[in-house]
Amino acid sequence: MNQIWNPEYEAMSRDELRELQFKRLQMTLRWTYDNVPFHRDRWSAMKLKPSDIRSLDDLRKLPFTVKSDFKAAYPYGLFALPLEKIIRIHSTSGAISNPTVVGYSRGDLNTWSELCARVAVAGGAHSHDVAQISFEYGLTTGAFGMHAGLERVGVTVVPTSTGNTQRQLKVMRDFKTTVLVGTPSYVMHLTEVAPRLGYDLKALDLRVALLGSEPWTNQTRDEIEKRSGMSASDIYGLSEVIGPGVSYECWNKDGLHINEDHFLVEVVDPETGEPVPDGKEGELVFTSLTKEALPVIRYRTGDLASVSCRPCACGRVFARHSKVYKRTDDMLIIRGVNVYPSSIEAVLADLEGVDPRYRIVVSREGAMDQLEIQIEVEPSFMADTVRKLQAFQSGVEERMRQELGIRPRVRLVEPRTVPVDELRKVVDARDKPA
Ligand code: DLL
Repeated sequence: MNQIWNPEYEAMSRDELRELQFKRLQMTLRWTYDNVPFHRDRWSAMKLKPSDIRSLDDLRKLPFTVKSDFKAAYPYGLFALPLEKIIRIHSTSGAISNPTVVGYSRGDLNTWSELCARVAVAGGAHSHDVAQISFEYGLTTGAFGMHAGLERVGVTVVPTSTGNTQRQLKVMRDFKTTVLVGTPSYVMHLTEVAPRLGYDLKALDLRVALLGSEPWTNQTRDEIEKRSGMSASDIYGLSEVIGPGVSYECWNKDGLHINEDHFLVEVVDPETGEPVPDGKEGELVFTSLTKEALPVIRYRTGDLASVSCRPCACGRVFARHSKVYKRTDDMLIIRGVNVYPSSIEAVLADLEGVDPRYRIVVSREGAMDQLEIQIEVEPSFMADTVRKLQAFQSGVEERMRQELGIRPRVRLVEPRTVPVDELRKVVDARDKPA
């Protein structure tokens, strides 16, 4: 069923959209100037006031916001509302370093569920569906965002959360799941193990997969669709901007429509910060147009993609960005979890008696990404009892889990095992999209 959740906005004319964007931008800039000293101080230092932004293009006069601004403002420094008006907090992982913390007012949660409803319907979900959400229900945004959006559509939501593949499959069969929501790597993994566990996915009721939170290729999509009979769509977003609900594929699966009535997109050269020509790849930069608790102004995502306003056969006017495969920084995404090599370094630096000679090896086993940290230790250390070594290894793994949000494998290796040019570096052995 090819439907549009909110045609009044998703299919409005581009002229009307431009007008709405500018009106909302002016409101957002005034709101931010009045309520977030961080932005007000920076704009004032440049002798700029919201009234100096007289067109959408003028936005370029304002400075970018970057991830480290969130870290420096930890936890609530970028909020435009007092805590009593904030009714939800989400956060990235981080136990030693400061995570990125985001907050939502009641109005923001309403907006968020509206945007995720658009995502769900564009992917093919409707009110008769049963949706199984295998994103983690925790501090991160994926599960709660899609949960609210699907409920708004009237879908029956089954919050299975992550892991426990055997139970996921049982629920899928017995509860008659028709929509599966999760990371592409986990869903790919499910398609691989299902036959071994006695399940034929094609014989179940599955119809639609809404997948995101990490890069994935069209090849993976084809494979998932072939093995499960589902139609799989890409969903994109990031916590700072709102979570899932920033952009989404329609049934054409030819780029992700950006919810432009709520987010203004720019594509800039990552080196110079200058806009790139239309249709050329650059870094996606978003400005929120309706957020109350945490307005973001020219937020540099670190994600590389191109944007096009070419009309889409689905009838939506929103511009589309290409699938996101690459980033401007060294952030790794392992099974949907964002991992910075600097966080791994911070955990190791915190450990007594460990010479931080290590390398980070990322590989793919079956459909699942594996993160291994190989740490060089002295031979005297290796001479310890197996039990002691194992206790040390699992201690480090646990510290890593607390910091990173996923548990890597820690392997202790002899001195000079790690090639000098790979010391403290990431060796990423995963396939790259062509
Ligand atoms: O991953 C929000 C989300 C949840 C989106 C569920 C979609 C589905 P963060 O944890 O803040 O938020 O991570 C955001 O993940 O900047 C991208 O680098 C990457 N990312 C998210 N979705 C996609 C996607 C959520 N569909 C970071 N394709 C972003 C490629 C993605 N990368």
